[in-house]
Amino acid sequence: MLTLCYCPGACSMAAHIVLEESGEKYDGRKIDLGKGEQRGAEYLKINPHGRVPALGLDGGEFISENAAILPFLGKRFKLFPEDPVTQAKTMSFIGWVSSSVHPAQAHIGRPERYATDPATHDNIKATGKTVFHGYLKEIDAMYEGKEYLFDKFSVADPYAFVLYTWGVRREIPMHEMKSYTAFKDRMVKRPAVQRVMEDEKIKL
Ligand SMILES: N[C@@H](CCC(=O)N[C@@H](CS)C(=O)NCC(=O)O)C(=O)O
Repeated sequence: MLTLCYCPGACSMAAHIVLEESGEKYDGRKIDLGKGEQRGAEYLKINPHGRVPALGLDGGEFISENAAILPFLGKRFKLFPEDPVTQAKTMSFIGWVSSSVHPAQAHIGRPERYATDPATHDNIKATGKTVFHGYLKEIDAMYEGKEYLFDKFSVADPYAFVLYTWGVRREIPMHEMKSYTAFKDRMVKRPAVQRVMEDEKIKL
C-alpha cells in the first residue's frame, strides 16, 4: 500500500488529491510542519530534505519531490498523458511549478530562508508576492478555453489547484483570473477534491 506524508494546505495536497481520485486505499500520514516535525530525526529518515510530500511505495521505500511523485502516481492511476509530446508538456509544467512558482511563494512565507537580515524580509515577501502573482496570471492564461491543462484531467491539475489555494491565502485577487477561477470551480465539484479540502480544512 502507498503512504503519503503530507501537511494540510501544503504542496502535498496535489498528491493527496490524486490518491483520493484513484480510489486506491492508501495510508495518509500527517506531518506537522508548524511544529518542525519535518526536521525531526524520524522524518529525516523518510525524506532527508525535510519536506513534504514524501510517498512510501509498496516495498516500503520512500520517494520525495512533486516532480517525481506526481508522474509516478499519474502513471499508476492513468492520470498522466500517454502521448509523448503531451507527456513532455506535463513534465514541463510540473518542473516549472516546482522550480519557479513554488519557490516564489516560499519567499512570502519563509523570507528568512533567503536573507539573514530581518530588515530585508518585508522586501523579500513583497517581491515574492509580485512574482508569484505574475506566475498565477500565466497559469490563468494556460486554462483559457480549456477544462483542464492538457487533453483530460491529469496530475498537473491538482498541482495547479494547490497554487490557486495559495493565491487565496496570500490575498492575491484570484477572482480576477477568470479561466483559473472557472477551473477552480470545476475542481471543487469533484468528490475527491471535496474530501481533501475537508481533511485539510481548505477554505476558498
Ligand atoms: N521541491 C519540493 C518542495 C517541497 C516543499 O518545499 N514542501 C514544503 C511544503 S509546501 C515543506 O515541506 N516545507 C517545510 C519546510 O520548509 O520546512 C517538492 O516539490 O516536492
